[in-house]
Amino acid sequence: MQRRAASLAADRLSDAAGRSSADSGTVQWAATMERALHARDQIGVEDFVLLEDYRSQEAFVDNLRKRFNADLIYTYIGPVLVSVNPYKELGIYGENHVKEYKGEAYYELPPHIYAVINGALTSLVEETRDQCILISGEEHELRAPAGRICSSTRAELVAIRGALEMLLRLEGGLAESPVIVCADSQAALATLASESGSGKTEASKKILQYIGEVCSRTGAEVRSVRDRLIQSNPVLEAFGNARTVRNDNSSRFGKYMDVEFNFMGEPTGGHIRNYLLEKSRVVSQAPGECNFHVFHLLLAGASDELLKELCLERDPKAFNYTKQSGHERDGMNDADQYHTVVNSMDIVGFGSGEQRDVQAIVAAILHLGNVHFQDVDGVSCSVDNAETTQRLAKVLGIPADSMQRALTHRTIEAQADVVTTTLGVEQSVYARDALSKAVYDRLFTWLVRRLNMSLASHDQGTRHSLLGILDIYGFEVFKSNSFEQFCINYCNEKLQQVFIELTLKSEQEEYLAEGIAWVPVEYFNNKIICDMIEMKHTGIVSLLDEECLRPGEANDMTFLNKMTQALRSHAHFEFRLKHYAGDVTYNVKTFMDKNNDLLYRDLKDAMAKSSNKIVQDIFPASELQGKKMPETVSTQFKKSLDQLMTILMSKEPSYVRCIKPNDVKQSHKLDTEVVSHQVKYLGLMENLRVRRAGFAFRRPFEPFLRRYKSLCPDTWPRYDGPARAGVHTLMKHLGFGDDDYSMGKTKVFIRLPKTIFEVEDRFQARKHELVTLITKIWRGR
Ligand code: AD9
Ligand code: MG
Repeated sequence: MQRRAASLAADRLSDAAGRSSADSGTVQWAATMERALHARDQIGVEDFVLLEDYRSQEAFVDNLRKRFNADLIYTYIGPVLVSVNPYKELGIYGENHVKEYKGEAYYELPPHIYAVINGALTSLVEETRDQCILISGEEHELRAPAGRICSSTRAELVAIRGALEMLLRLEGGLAESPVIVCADSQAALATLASESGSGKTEASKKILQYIGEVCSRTGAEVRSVRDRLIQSNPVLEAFGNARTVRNDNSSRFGKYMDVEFNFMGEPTGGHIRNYLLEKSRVVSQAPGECNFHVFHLLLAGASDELLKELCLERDPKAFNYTKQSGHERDGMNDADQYHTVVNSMDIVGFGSGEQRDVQAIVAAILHLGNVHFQDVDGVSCSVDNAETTQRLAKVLGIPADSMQRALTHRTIEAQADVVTTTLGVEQSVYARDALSKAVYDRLFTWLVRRLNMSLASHDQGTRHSLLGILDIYGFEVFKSNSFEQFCINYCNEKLQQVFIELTLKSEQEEYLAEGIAWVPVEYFNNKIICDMIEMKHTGIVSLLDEECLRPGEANDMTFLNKMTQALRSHAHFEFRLKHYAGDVTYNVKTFMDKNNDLLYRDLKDAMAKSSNKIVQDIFPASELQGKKMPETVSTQFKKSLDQLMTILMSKEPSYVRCIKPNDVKQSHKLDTEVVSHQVKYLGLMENLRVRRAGFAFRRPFEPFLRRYKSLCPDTWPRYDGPARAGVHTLMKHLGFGDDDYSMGKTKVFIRLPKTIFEVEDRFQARKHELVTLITKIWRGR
């Protein structure tokens, strides 16, 4: 391993040097460990745990920069992988790389996403433990107008928590929660831009690609599962991703995918869960942004016949929902991409009828966006351009007059009475857009369900192990933050809680359980914020739902008042949450509306009449019979997050923390401010501090002794005593000082990875010696 480490280090040194000197070959094989150390100075350390000044954020970012400049985008913090988006192809994801990482212990090769997935798969197969890989990255940048960073420091958070805990003790309940309501909203409002594009989705694709490569030589059945798993991505991305200012292929939904494996580690199926699609994008997009890809792909790529059949024109400017973004798509190869998606749908198993129904729905939404209304008498209106509703009705197979009536009327059932009222122009526009959003959102959910049918494992009898991949939107802060940001940030708050619980906390708890001396590491536990959002009766979600149950009486302001009362703060128009990642000021306007997410029954009625099979499926007639109030958006979301947390908690996690190097999608550019900010809000320094405060490596006594006992004459060749005493003897013999390691109740803890590397090196040398000896004896027989 020494030779290998040396040659690897030399390779990397020559990679770094190769950019200025063409002659890298000579350096390669003359490498020594001194060279490796020299390389370390140039290209940084592979594990932040090895940083001498591990408390300094500057040193952390500097290490990232050294590596980034040498095209080394991956670095570990113990088992956590930090990844910086290179914004260019690096040539490190080929079949040869997959082969190199397959089956290797993660510290034997340079940090890589393949090492993470290989480690997870090994644990999955050998220990039959379910795994999950959590990919995250922050998506915000807090800059106050005057350049002041408007965020809370950890010390502030800790102080707030302390004060709150005192209050709680005094008041005896959670009535006083840490909602900080801005009296002066303008002063607290930062001008913010959402930051995305840190490489989360690319990382999840690399994981699937790795799974695909390692099983490429197995049977036809496995290959077919692999193809379906991989091809589900282009379909999901066409419908769930869009071009934004920050990312040409930004995911506008959260995704959790379980891949099922048999006992041999071959994929046998999969299952996808989707979270909160940003459906408002269907009807409007921010300047410089586009609608979901699929609208543009269909217009650019469909044949003339298909367009005619769907009554569509090729020009995106002809449609209200795409015309805003029509000219923003330079460099997007929409027509080619359309064929890729159709091909993926074929491979995943969508029939031609199904594909045609999906296309008809996409076309119908485009037509719907073009429906205009004309005022009749102030309280009622009519459709202005009847030919558009006719086209819409034709592609969906719904009578045109039903469609027109549904868009301009509203029927309310109150007890035994059924009352129909007319809608004014504004209300009809609202109803029209609500329908577009609902149809698209339900179509997306249908697609996920359909993909899941294709991915379902046929091999139900045998035990499967699962590997989950979570690729979810990061923390979001905009100039104006609404219900969507509230849900997204709530989700991140929960994930942060999982991160805290599974890594930081379990780390400390393990030391305690093992009876190891531990200097407690302070960290901000964000449970208090999660509680405040989800507490029964007094949590924000409950308060919001309560108001949504009082139609006519309640509105956004009554919701805010209620929250203010319950949370005893001084409200104006906004409330501000001190999230783990910084302050966010939310404007309550439209909260109730978005939480209710009402779709008038007249529209559901009209949809249920459609001859399109998918529309029939997503607008079932049974929905109209149910009198029960449907669950609100926040309650549904809370439930699905609870499920997700349960799933994640039951698995062994691996973390990939993604960082965006700059705001301009450029390669070779690492902006210190942008990166430092993410390092801070991803909690990486905290993570490193905990890792270094404790021990980087731990192993139960038995396997540790089994592996290394040949290094000590007192334990080799036979040792019959207790394993703990054996390990102790071994460590003493190897010359490790008391500070280097600690003996727990069942495990040995080694402070620095460097130490275990040295033991491993000695073991490899010893093994080589023994193998040579045995070969000699064997030959001599
Ligand atoms: V968002 O939150 O969904 O808006 P992501 O998912 O974090 O965002 P994404 O993976 O889509 O970002 O990456 C953005 C772009 O960066 C990609 O389209 C690639 O062009 C580029 N990228 C990201 N990771 C890599 C990589 N490992 N190698 C090369 C990369 N390019
Ligand atoms: Mg993404």
